[in-house]
Amino acid sequence: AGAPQAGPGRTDVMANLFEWNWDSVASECTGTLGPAGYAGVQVSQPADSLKRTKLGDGSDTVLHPWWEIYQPVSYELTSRMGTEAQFRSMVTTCRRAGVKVYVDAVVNHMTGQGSTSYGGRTYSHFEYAGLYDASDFHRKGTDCPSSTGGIEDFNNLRQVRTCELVGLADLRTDSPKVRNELAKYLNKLIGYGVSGFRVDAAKHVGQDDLLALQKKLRDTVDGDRPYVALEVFGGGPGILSPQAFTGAGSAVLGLDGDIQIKNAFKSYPADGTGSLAVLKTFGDGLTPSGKTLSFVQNHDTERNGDALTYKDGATNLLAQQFLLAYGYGTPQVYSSFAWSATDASPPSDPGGLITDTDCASEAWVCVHRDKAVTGLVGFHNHVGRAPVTHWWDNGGNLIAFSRGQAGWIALNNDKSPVTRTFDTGLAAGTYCDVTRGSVSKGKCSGPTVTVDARGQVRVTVPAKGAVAFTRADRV
Ligand code: LAG
Ligand code: CA
Repeated sequence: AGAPQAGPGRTDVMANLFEWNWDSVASECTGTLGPAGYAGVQVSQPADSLKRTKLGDGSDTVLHPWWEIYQPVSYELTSRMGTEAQFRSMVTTCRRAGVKVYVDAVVNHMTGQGSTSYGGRTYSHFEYAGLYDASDFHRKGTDCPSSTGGIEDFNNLRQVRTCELVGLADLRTDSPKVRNELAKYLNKLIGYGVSGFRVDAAKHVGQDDLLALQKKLRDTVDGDRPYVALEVFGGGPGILSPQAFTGAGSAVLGLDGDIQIKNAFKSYPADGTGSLAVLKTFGDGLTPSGKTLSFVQNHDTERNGDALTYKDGATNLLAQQFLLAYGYGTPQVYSSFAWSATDASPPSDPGGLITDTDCASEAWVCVHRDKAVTGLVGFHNHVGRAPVTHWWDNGGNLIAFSRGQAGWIALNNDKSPVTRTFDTGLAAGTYCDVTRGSVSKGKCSGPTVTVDARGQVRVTVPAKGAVAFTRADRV
């Protein structure tokens, strides 16, 4: 399915280090992502963007909100995350660590406000010197049929494709000129070693323009076609639905899936009957597994109420473990900065440049580093495509399953631990529980569990926790 793969012992797990600066991504690739078995990292929109100089109305209190980067002003790579040299060096470092780099690409629009950028450019609406002028944008009346020039009806095909998304200047992606500029930009990134893209606002570009653009892309430095994951929010009818975009890229984002994960993990009525049991057929009714970049949350859905967030603590970690263990989609682990206001800036200097990530500080939440998560990255890589078997649930918040004979997991979303005997389908032996320990030189650094000759294991599954092991974790 074109899912990312890199390095020995890795399959397809991606980390999404949203708004980490390039130097911090590079050291994370070497220090954590590579050693933990992550195959890829998604990094933030790298093109030069809006840098605001003053606050707007009274409710506007953050000068450099995280969303400045979604307002590109050129395809030069000087940004809040660093310089072009730092970007290139990050890609090289990550690739050396066995981690492929995927870039968030904004191709639907240019900035909708401001006149100055992080790269020191000045511009005005519809005029981006040396790149685009007014003739390169869809216009109200001639192209866009809405009275304001903005998308007012997200179910209206012409509005969705040719009107402005939240006031952002809408590129004429149906024109040869715009397609060539976009391809030049993306091919530059591929030339630097980038392996693929998360395409922002893909619904607003449309299938035909997306396919035409991808035809112009070169192969990656590994000789593969770039992996292209399309951002298409659910809810749109017919050709505006995520299902209708599965043929227009390598994959679509699992935006309906993260809603379902939240619903399952948050189903917690006072009578205690809340229910992970519904996840037995997770993926049914969603886009096909091989065509989906799946996740528990991303930068939009952690803010808009659709998804679990880091604020859900142990419940969030448990959901990450489920996604990695179950095997729906190409799984991605989101890791970013802490926030209280939805517009908050990432930790930055006074000029808006994002400062180095410090996972020990409360300003960042390094979900991808948690032992509960890295243990399951190894689990995911080991079990590969083995089918889900030995499913068991109590009709409520305790579930267990194996992945063929390669691995077994139990997950408990209740507030008290549960002890019982499970069928695992694995060979008799003593195994290291990878949610709390790892095997080194034949010894487990955490608790072990014992599978008997009948393949049964008696374990205590912690409150809001899991027990997991693979064939490779025998001690
Ligand atoms: C996306 N996917 O389709 C991104 O995932 C999402 O985070 C982006 O919105 C959006 N599309 C455009 O790339 C974010 C914020 C918006 C913000 C926008 C542009 O969620 O709130 O809009 O980025 O920076 C902001 C203001 C708007 C204003 C607009 C244009 O919030 O009020 O109209 O800028 O000036
Ligand atoms: Ca558009």
